[in-house]
Amino acid sequence: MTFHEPWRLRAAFARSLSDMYGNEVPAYTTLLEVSHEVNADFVAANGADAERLGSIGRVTAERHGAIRVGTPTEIAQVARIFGAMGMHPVGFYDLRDASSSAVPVISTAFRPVDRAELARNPFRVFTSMLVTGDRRFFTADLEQRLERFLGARALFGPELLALADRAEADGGLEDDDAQTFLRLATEAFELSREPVDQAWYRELEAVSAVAADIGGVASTHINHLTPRVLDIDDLYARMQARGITMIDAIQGPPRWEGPDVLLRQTSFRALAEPRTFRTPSGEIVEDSLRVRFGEVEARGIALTRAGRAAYDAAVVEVDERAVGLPEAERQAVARDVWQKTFPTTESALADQGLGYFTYEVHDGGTVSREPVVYEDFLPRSAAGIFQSNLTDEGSKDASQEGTDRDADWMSGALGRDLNDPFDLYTRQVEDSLSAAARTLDVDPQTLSAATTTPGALA
Ligand code: OOG
Ligand code: NI
Repeated sequence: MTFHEPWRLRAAFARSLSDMYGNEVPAYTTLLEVSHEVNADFVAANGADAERLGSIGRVTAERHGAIRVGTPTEIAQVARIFGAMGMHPVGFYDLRDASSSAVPVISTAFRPVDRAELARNPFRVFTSMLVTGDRRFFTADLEQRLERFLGARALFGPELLALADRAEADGGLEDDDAQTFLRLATEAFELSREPVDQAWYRELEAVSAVAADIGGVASTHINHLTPRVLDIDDLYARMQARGITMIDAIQGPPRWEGPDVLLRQTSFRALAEPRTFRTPSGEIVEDSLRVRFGEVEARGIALTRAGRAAYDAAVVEVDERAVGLPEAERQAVARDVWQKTFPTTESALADQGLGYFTYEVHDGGTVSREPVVYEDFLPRSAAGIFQSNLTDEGSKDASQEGTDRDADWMSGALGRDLNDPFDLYTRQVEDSLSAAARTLDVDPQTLSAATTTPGALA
């Protein structure tokens, strides 16, 4: 009998979710096809350089998913299921303020945290939960009814949760249990065919389409799955050429001549999918909902706290200077701001302490610095992705106080430590430095001072 360690469960789950989503959302299959074409062409054109931020094997298999749940109880269960697959909560995102539309959620991402685990399979899931007590969105009366509805549903069955706990405790599952676990976990994220309570769904939708998607139905579903591409501008153009409507912009940094940092993302618009509804008089009617879409991303170099502060300031400056401009001109403004903010070479990014780089020893005792890939998300881009797929802005009463939520609160809800992304990247760099120093039998300090040529095998 094979024993399935967490990373095997994670890799198998990513595949099974992708197969399921491809069956349910055919446009996702098109997105995968086009992503493969873009990546193959990029590797053919750029050779070894194309794999600087990840082997083509990893990039081709790489996905992130997004799910949305309603309560602390539900997100704690999600944490157990992903914990079984070696995916741990990283980062806290508050999308309530990052968006002008009504997006009443806070989020974290479940992902592998160790370098070796990321290399085995980097699957990650952006997970959002409703803040039902936030008066900018929900009245006390609606909050109560929402809580009652959410409290009465069970997104994950006892067998799935028990297998998850066992996998986490034992460091994996035997073959039969692994297959059952994977089947139940995949089913939990399928779109339910149960009729939707029309009045309830529409009432929530008037407040927030996201709230309706989460709390208007008795189950959850995978909301999108995102492949990774090496050239997102090329992908965007090719999808449009195939007649697929894309959202207006690529979120995140602009295309420019310097190193890619953080994350660039775009998506095709949520498609109208047929759903059945139960009307207030009990009649079952056919209608449609636009809740699932397809997203794609290009990953760049992880930024240090200083680099991230520069990024955040650049985003604000672009916003201010590009008010009212069409997308092409906004891109030109963004490039201009980028040229002032970031150096055009990886070595300068490293020397100025803006990006994370590990220390790698090569044959002959030379050392190079290699970029660390950004493994996380961006609140502003996430809000942009949410927002461009909403059918309706919803309503937000800005005169009300928001409910305080932060990383500590999220950690408490999860019943687990919440990892800080900056700490994880810093640890990765420090580990590489001490390993390199050990190999060469030198002092880590001298090594970090002497190594100034990222990528170069000097
Ligand atoms: C999540 C949107 C955010 C990303 O990649 O930034 C996201 C959602 O739509 O539930 O997935
Ligand atoms: Ni996403």
